[in-house]
Amino acid sequence: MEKTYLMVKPDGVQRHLIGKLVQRFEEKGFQLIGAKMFRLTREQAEYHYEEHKDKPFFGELVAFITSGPVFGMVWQGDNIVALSRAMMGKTNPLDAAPGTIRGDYALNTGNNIIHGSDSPQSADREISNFFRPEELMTGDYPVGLPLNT
Ligand code: DAT
Ligand code: MG
Repeated sequence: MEKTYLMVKPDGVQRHLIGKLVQRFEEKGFQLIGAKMFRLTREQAEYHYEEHKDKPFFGELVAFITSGPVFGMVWQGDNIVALSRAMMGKTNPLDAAPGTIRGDYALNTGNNIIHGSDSPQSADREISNFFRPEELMTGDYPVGLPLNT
């Protein structure tokens, strides 16, 4: 099953959007297999955004993503990488369509609420930067079983 790493960035946490964002992905039909609130270390942030290390905004990006707690999640589902990116909307909120997360909640490219992996390979790399294997549910865990059985 395809997995992705989604992360409510510090601005999304500060604006109390965790619940609304989780709800969107649950309602789409994806399965949450791990989640936690934490603050990125500088090392984790530099590794996470390594592809941007030579860009002029890299310092600002690392400062922003380490500025406060994030809500990191691992989700799975068919084609989840492409579908969750579509739900997030374009990186620059000026280009993000209304109805997408960034289109609905973000005003500028730096503070754009949410991160999502851009390929299954990036997802594996990002998940292992933030989660230990034992922190993730494996396979299709049972849902809706009666309690006390
Ligand atoms: P995405 O988050 O949509 O995958 P990205 O990987 O190109 O986008 O960039 C990572 C983050 O870096 C992005 O969410 C916001 C920031 N960023 C990207 N381009 C930027 C720019 N031109 N100026 C400032 N911040 C930028
Ligand atoms: Mg990216």
